[in-house]
Amino acid sequence: SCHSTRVSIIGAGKVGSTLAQRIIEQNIANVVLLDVLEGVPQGIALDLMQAGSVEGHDRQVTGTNNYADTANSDIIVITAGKPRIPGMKRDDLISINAKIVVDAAQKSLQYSPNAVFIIVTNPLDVMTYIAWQATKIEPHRVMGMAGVLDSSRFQAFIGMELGMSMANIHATVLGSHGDLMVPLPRYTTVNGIPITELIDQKTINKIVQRTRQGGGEIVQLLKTGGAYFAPASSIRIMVESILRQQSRLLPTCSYLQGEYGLKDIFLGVPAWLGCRGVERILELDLTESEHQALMECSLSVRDGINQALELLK
Ligand code: LAC
Repeated sequence: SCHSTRVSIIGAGKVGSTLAQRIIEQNIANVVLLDVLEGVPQGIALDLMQAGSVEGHDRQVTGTNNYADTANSDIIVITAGKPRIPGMKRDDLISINAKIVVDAAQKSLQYSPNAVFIIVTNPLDVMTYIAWQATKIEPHRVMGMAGVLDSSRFQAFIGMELGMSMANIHATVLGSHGDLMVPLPRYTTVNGIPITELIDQKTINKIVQRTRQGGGEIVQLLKTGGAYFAPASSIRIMVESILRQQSRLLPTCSYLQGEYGLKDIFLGVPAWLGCRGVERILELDLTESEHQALMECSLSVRDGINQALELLK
């Protein structure tokens, strides 16, 4: 039978449903939206289908509680799990989300043995590792979304500071998704011009700090959960790069096998995304202090992985 590209999204919360909307309305793929809550993914899918007649696209979105309906997906996006509420760190979610992510990854793989997996559930770098462990597939087929989101925040704050178009601002943020993340002003430009030429150091430091806490700032405001518009946009661009084989260079939580002096860990680094998943990792030259900051991320992620693996025993 005819097969069109299919993205299955596990978890029909705000991130999952906003992502479904972006993918179908931008004509990227058909979507299967799965959740354990009965009726919720079905209701969201029906609502999105009705919007489709007005938006004028022909993509399908299906809501389901049954993994069999996700069969033959090209990409599986796992957003299932609990978000933070004010006062929580992302690591506080390990015990709640580890089992949910393992279960979602294993059941999805059963029906889509060739899929590429994008993990979104927090704590991101830890959940990406355990999803990979749970599936035992080639590590290039598993990645986490965080770097694009963290970079989007850096870009937005730079644009707000300069009072200029954000479309020309390109930021690079490495490391883990959390307070230890490593924004790299040296590799952040406005149409090729490093921001260090445009903004004074003190202001850059302030922007870097706000970027590190970008997710938390929104949790504080919303009170009942986290951000979802920018996370959905960030996943969308990764999905698009993979399905359309664009090989975009995007900061991606990727499996390291010696790059940056790190092994057997998933951490945010620039990577080219194409149909095989993470096609290649770019190893940037880092200064001593940038490298040190990346090492601190890796120690904290390693700690989280060990906690998660202990819980899953
Ligand atoms: C954030 C959450 C989703 O950074 O981690 O907004």
